[in-house]
Amino acid sequence: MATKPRKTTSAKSTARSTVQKAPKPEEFSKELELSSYEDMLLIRRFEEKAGQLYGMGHIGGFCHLYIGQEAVVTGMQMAITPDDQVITGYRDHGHMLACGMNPDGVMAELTGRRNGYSRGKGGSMHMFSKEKNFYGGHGIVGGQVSLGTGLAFANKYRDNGCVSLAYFGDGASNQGQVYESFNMASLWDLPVVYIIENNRYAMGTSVERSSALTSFSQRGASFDIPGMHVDGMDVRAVKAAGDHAVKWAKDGKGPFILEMETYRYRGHSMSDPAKYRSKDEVQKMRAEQDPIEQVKQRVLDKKYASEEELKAIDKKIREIVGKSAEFALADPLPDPSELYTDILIDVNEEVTNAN
Ligand SMILES: Cc1ncc(C[n+]2csc(CCOP(=O)(O)OP(=O)(O)O)c2C)c(N)n1
Ligand SMILES: [Mg+2]
Repeated sequence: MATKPRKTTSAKSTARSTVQKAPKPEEFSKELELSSYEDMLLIRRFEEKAGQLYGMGHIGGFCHLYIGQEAVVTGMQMAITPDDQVITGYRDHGHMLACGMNPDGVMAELTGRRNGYSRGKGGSMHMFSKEKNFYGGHGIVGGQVSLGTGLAFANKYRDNGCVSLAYFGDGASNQGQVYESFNMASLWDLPVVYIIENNRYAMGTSVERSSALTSFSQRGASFDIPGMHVDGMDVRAVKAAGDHAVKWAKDGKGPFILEMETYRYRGHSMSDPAKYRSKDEVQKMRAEQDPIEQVKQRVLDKKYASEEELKAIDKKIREIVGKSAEFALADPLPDPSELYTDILIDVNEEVTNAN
């Protein structure tokens, strides 16, 4: 692979690393408003159900809910094609659903059942779907950034025109491997979009307490990677920025950073009472910026659907989610013999399949 000519080190070198202004979001058509409403609602209701099942003891281990951040993954998904890849951390159920993974299989995995995506052996943080190009599901903070960069390297090597989306948090943005990945991605012009989901907290630590530079869109400056600051609570703004960044990467211009300003309503995980922030702060975000309420309000204002029609969508989504919980709870636990499977792979077979 040819690398681009290196720029000079003088202060006058023309870096492309400036923060770009987010494009003005276009109005959504009726179809897009309604489909984004439905997609975000599926994530919200699914996560609410997962929270309930956790409380009832049906889900063990860690469980990080995505409630509040739905517009990010929903808008980005609109900007890619099914051949493009998605990879994220442990707050991942929303990403799976957005990629089109089956809610039954995701819920079965959360509850550790046999028909879960990882046959009940992975749980909340470790699910994958080759078919849907979803590459996990990673518990090591920032680990997915290097892997997502590797996916982009493979795309470039195979010259297949695909882009990989690597999602990570504000906390992960301070990890060393993130910057090693940035350097390689820029050096080789890899087609990757780094999406920083800035939900203002890393566990109990606010960005102000943890980050020397809280403007995450500028984090690519040392590596000549442009960035953009985006309203991650507005699905239209996310899609517009996503379209721009994905085109940038697919046009061969290299990586792009999107800082999505968003918010998580629940605690970091199910065991977090969230004492590091006030109830008023959460309430204010819910009341003023909720991504689903924003779409709902526009749909009603533009008369794209009535209250009754929106209620019918909610009912349909609740049924899908209810069915996924029934499916999961009726599904048997993995057979004990599964303890000895999926531990080692036949490398030769994998290499042959990949070719
Ligand atoms: C390498 C590593 N260090 C620390 C942890 C513990 N840990 C899990 S989540 C987390 C916070 C990450 O926050 P952020 O990247 O902002 O993502 P968010 O949870 O807000 O989505 C930490 C420190 C870990 N899993 N991996
Ligand atoms: Mg965070």
